[in-house]
Amino acid sequence: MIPVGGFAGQAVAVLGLGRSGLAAARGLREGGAQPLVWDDRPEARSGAEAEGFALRDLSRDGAFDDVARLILSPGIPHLYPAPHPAVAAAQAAGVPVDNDVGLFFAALGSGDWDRFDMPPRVVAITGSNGKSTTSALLHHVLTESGRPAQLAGNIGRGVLDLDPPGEAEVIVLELSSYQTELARALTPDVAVFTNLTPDHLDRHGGMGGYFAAKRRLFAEGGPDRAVVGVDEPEGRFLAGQLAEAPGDDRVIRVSVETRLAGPGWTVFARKGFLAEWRKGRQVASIDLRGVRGLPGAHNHQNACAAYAAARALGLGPRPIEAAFHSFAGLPHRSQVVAEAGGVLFVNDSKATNAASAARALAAFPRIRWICGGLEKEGGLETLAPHLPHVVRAYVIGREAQGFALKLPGIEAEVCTTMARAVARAVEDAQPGETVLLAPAAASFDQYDSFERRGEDFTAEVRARLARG
Ligand code: UMA
Ligand code: ADP
Repeated sequence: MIPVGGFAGQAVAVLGLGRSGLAAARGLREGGAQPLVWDDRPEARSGAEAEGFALRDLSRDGAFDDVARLILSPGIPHLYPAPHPAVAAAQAAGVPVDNDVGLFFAALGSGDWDRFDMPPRVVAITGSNGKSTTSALLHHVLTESGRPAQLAGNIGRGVLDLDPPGEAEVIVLELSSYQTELARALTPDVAVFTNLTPDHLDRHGGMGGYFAAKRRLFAEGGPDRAVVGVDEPEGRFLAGQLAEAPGDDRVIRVSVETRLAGPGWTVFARKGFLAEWRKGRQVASIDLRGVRGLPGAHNHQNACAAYAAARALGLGPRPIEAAFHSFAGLPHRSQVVAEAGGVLFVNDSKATNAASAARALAAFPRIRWICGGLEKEGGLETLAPHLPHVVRAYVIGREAQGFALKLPGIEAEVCTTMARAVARAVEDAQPGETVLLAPAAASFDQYDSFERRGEDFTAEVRARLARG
C-alpha cells in the first residue's frame, strides 16, 4: 500500500468502495487522514465498516462541511451523463474532487527520493484499445530483463494498492479515460498513447471530450518521453503538438500502417517486422511473425508501443525481443486456448466492440467466427473490410437472430448459446482454420462479464476436444 500524505488530521471523503476506493481509503488512513467512506451498495459499505472505516452518506445535506477533498472511483460519473449527487454536493461546497491516480502521483512527488541512486520511474499507458496488453507486455519485458517492476491501474489493481517503489523500480500504470480525466496530478516519466477509436462517449460528452481526457496525460510539464500511436488523426495531432522540432526525440512515434520517415525517433511494424529508426537511420529490427503471444497487426502495435517505452527506459533491443517470445498473452485477448487437428482456438472475449473485433478478424486468414451479444453504440460497419476472412459466423446472444441479419455477405448461423456455437464450429472447422471468439458485443445479456464469457468458450472448446 502507498501511504497518502498531505491530509494528516483532515477528513477526506471516499465515494465508491471497489478496488480503487478501498485502496485509496487505506492509503489515506495510513498517511494520517480520516477517511469518510460511502458506496451506494449496502454490502460494500458493510465491508468497509468491518475494516474500521467511518461511513458518511455523501449525498445528504452538509456532508462536505468539514471535508478537505472528495476521492472518486472511476466507475462513478463526475460530469457526463450527469454528475453523481455526491459530486454535485462537493462542487457546491467548493470541495476539490480527485481520484486515486491523482493521490498516487502527489504521494510520489512528495517522497524523499534523494536516498535513491536510481529513482523509481512511472510509465502510464492510455488509449482506446491495447492498454492492458501493452501494459502487461512492458511489465513482462522489464521483469524478464531483471528490472524490478510493478503493474497497476485499470488492469485490475488500484494504484494505491502498489508497494512503495524501490531502487530503480518501474511502475507501469494502465490508465483509462475515466482516470486521466479526473486526476489532479498526472506526472509520469513516460506516457504512452496506443490509439483512439470511439468508446465511453456517454461519459465524455462525445469524441472530443474522450480525446481531451486522454490527452491530459501529456499536458505541459508532463512526461520526459511520450510514445504516441500515429495511425489516427488524434495521435498525429498529439505527436505534432508535443514535438518542439522534427527531430525532437522526446516523442517516439509508433505506427502499424505507415513506414514512418523523418529525423525523429520512430518504431513501426510492417509485414510482421518491427523496425526502430532514429536520426534517419535504422537502429534495430525484430521479426514478430513467430511471436505466438502477439498475433495480428493490433498486437504488433502493442509490441511497438511496449518496445518504445522499454527503449525510453534504457533497455536494449535484444532483451526486449527475447522477452516478447516468452510473453503468454493476456487471458481473453487474442489468447490461443487450444490447437487440435491443425485448427487454432482463440479466445478474444475482450473484443466487446466492433473496432477490437475487426482487429481480431484481421489477424487470422480463415475464421470460424463466434460473435454476438449485447450490441454497442457505433454499429458493426468497421467489421466489413475483414469479413472476407470469415468462412462462417456462429452467432450467440439473446438477440442472435437480429445480430446475424447485420452481417451481410457472410454465412451466419443462429446458435444463441456458446455450447451450440462451439459444437458447430468444431464440427465444421478444417485444418488451417481458426475458431475465434471475438463477439463485437458486450456480454451482459448472457454473462456477468467478458471474462465469464471467455471462460465458458474455453471450457466448451476443451470439453469438445476431449470428447474427440
Ligand atoms: N458505485 C457507487 N455509485 C455509483 C456507481 C458505483 O457507489 O453510482 C460503487 C459500486 O457500488 C462499487 C464501486 O463504486 O462498489 C465500484 O467502483 P468502480 O466501478 O470504479 O470499480 P473499481 O473496483 O474501483 O475498479 C476501478 C476500475 N473500474 C472502472 O473503471 C469501471 C477498474 O477498471 C480498475 O481495474 C480498478 O478501478 C483499479 O484501478 C475496470 C474497467 O472496467 C477493469 N475499466 C473500464 C474499461 O476498461 O473499459 C474503464
Ligand atoms: P484495453 O485494455 O485498452 O481494453 P486490451 O489489451 O485489453 O485493451 O484489448 C482489448 C481488446 O482489443 C481485445 O479484444 C484485443 O484483442 C483488442 N486489441 C488489443 N490491442 C489492440 C490494438 N492495439 N488495437 C485494436 N484492438 C486491440
